[in-house]
Amino acid sequence: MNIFAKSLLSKSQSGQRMFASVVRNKLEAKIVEQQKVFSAFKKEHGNTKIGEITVGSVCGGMRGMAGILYETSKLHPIQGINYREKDLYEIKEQAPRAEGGREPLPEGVLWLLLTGEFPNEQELKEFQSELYQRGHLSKDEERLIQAFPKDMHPMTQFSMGVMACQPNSKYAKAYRDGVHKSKYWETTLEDALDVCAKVPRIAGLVFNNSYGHGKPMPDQDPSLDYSANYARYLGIEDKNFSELMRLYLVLHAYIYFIFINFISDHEGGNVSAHATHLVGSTLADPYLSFAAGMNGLAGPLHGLANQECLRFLLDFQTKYGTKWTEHDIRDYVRDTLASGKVVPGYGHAVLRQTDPRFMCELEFANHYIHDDNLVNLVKACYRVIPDALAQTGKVSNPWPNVDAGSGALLMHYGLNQFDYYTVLFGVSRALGVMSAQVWSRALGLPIERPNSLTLNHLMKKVKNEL
Ligand code: HAX
Repeated sequence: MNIFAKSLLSKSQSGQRMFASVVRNKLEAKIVEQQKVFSAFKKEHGNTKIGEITVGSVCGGMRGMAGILYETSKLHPIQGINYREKDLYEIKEQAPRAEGGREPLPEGVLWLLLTGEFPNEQELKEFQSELYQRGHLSKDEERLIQAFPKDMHPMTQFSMGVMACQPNSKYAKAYRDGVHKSKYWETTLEDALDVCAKVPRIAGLVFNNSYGHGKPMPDQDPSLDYSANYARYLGIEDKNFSELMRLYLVLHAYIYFIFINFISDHEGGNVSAHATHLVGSTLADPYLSFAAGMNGLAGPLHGLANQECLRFLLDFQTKYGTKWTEHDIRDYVRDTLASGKVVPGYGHAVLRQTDPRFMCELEFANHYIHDDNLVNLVKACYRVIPDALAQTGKVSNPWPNVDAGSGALLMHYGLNQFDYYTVLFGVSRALGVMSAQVWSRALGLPIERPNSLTLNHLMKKVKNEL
């Protein structure tokens, strides 16, 4: 165990806080400042209109409706995902990396999501040790997860695994003990960091339970970073796979950091982020909220798109073999469209150009992967499919999204358990939604309670009869 882990542990043994979180002090001053800004803003602009709700918004799943204050993320139609006003290219360039590595460290990005800044070298080291300490599960928790039926869907196991750790919630205990509401954020931060630290282990146990064929689960290794430990739990020791995990966990956290931002779509509005936020608004603890988000992520219209994409590519290979041409791709896309299906991995509800997350994946593939037929197919699709989709005349964005490439990269390293892919997504998502929850508590956001209408009611409203 390294020196920082020891110092954190000794603090707990001497009866102080469980963990002397290094990020807490950074956050406190920012939170106090932001609470003032928020309070003044609400007072001044509480009645200012910022948009219109149409019948289409009400009937169409609230699309485009600004209705959530979500502190940590923003999706721009052109730039793509920004985390704390930094786009992905800036993040890739500025984020701390592992020694000898090229990809951003998720720990550094979690710090950025929480504080709006990257940690310095010392802060990062301490934060990594802190996460290592927080990442342990008790023997009972591990046994419970390993006792789940092996054929239970990995996402069900993952959500239940998070719930198995919920009795540790420091926020729930503080709430029961009557903590003042101005202090809710402190134990929410504790739980949020615990959840982020534990999810790779929970996800690793799920993987081991489902696909490990009785192999022992490796322990956490303090000499490895967050992603390399996770890669180890998945049984893939290739160092480049750890790099892929670093990139993957950063790309799917999905959060954009802009203070005081009214956002409606892919930031706080996507189902897993919104479900976490909604449940959290009841003052449910972060474990309960995060598990709710994961249940949403498990839905076919949300977290399963990358599997659909991979299936699309593999079905193509089944049909055309490995000696395909770009002409074959064109035919295959034409047949897909003619059969009334969408081309998975292409298009986006908000973005209007190639998803920068896809570009990061492509750049990873160009650097690390050579001569992989499936990866070459992803690249060829990028050359062919946008044109084919644009020719339909109706697709708003014919360019690839994040899901177009990720499955092929995972397959390259031997991670071919499709049902597990959403769990990887879930681990990454924890970084985004948990940091957002800290800010929601810090700003004292209220319980969410929109109005619902019956169709009859709505019909009367449009005729001004109500
Ligand atoms: N293939 C074929 N048709 C497509 C298409 C695609 N990839 N993308 C859009 N279209 C079609 C739509 O189905 C729609 O057709 P109809 O008018 O006949 O209904 C028309 O083009 C206009 O749709 P749009 O405005 O371009 O797109 P939407 O905002 O309605 O939908 C989707 C955005 C991402 C759902 C859509 O592009 C799609 O289905 N893509 C394929 C599935 C996919 O890759 N999903 C993962 C998205 C990444 C993500 O957000 N992950 O969380």
